[in-house]
Amino acid sequence: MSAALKNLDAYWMPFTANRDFKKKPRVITGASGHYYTTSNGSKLYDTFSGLWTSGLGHCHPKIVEAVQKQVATLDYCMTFQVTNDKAVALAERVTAMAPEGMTQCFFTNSGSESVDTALKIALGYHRARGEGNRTRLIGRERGYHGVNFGGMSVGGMVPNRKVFSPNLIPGVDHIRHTQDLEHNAFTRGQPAWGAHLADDLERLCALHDGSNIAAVIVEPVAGSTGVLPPPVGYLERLREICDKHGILLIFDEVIAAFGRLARPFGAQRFGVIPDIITTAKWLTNGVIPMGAVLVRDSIYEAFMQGPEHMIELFHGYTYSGHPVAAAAGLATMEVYEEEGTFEQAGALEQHFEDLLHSFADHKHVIDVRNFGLMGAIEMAPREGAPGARGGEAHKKCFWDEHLVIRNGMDTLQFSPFLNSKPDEMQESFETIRRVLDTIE
Ligand code: PXG
Ligand code: PLP
Repeated sequence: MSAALKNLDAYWMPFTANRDFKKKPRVITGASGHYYTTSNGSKLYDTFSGLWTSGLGHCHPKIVEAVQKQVATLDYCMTFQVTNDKAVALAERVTAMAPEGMTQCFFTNSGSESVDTALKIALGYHRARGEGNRTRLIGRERGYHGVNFGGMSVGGMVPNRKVFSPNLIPGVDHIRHTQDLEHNAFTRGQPAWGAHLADDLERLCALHDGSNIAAVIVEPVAGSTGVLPPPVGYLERLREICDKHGILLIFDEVIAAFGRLARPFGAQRFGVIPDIITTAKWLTNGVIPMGAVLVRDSIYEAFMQGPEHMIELFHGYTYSGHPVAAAAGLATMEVYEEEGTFEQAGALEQHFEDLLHSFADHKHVIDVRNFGLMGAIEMAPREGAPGARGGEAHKKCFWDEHLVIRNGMDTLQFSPFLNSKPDEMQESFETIRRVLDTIE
């Protein structure tokens, strides 16, 4: 290991067991295509496309070139009161791919910021229309909407909320999540059971009166919680209830957008169109942090009132529409189109599904779930040590098998490259099977 990597003491790692990690760090120093290089010089296959970020593979030459060129041309300029050409072009490009009527694009730097931005836009929209009483926000159990206060509050990941519970924003309720092993274990794609769970929203409308609810936010396919595809008819039902009560529907597509479901947006795959879509991650293929919030024109129009010299939305980040990030985003969109990436992704779905479901008979496995190129294998927790089995699988893959896999507790999650080679995908699952066979 190089001298610079000897001392990790100052580095507080995000979402990581720091003490355990620092005993034997797993450090990556390079990447190319579908492989990482570690500080020991090993080459590892990446089964997670970064962290749901890098669907085109790492260091794509077109994106690298665009970033190099941009950073030497315009490194930064403010986007409050002036802007840059790349942000303008990316807003146009992304809205052109979006569902009809979603004509507005607001830039952020991450998924968490996209979510908090979307919630603020929803609240501001109702107020601008004279319905300032609509303040209540509805999330879903097991939802992940990032780690900022808004997203954490509408989110439903218990460990992420626990310590901050008294400080979560007020006026938030949650509908139930859709996983039920008794009814939908080992489903391929969308479960047939569970559309009725959307009626939880109708109950909340009855309880609070729908006229007090501003917005509902869900991931069309829940990702972080271990991939929960929506039951057949579920998203349609949510849309119906929102329409009935004048509630905005927000799809958090930080994971579901840009080809993961073989379409530019998950909304298009399901044929259910929300009012606001949040994105990040794949927007720049993970190369530079960036997020975007896509908004229906009618929402934007509602803000466009009052004196023309006045700011309509008091919100924005120093790096909203950063030119280097936007250049990376533009190059990413160009590659998606030139290489037919979303079609490639669609063509891989069946192979991926078959590989995942071949684990159904494994002694540790209690569920397998998939939709698009999102997949999960859930293992039973080891008696008295939840998370240990998943953690061991991850480490064994990394150290002994030259494979990076992602585990959330005992659930292994998969986010293969949109342009994966079928035989490499197969090999990676054969390796994982060998690893699961050897762990207790
Ligand atoms: N919304 C959704 C739906 C996400 O998946 C965020 C918001 C927050 O984005 P940022 O860029 O602020 O992290 C996410 C992030 C996992 C995993 O293992 C998933 C995410 C982050 C970290 C791990 O599934 N998603
Ligand atoms: N904190 C301070 C003191 C600031 O001046 C700013 C931005 O100017 C922020 C936080 C917010 O930073 P950002 O715009 O990068 O989110």
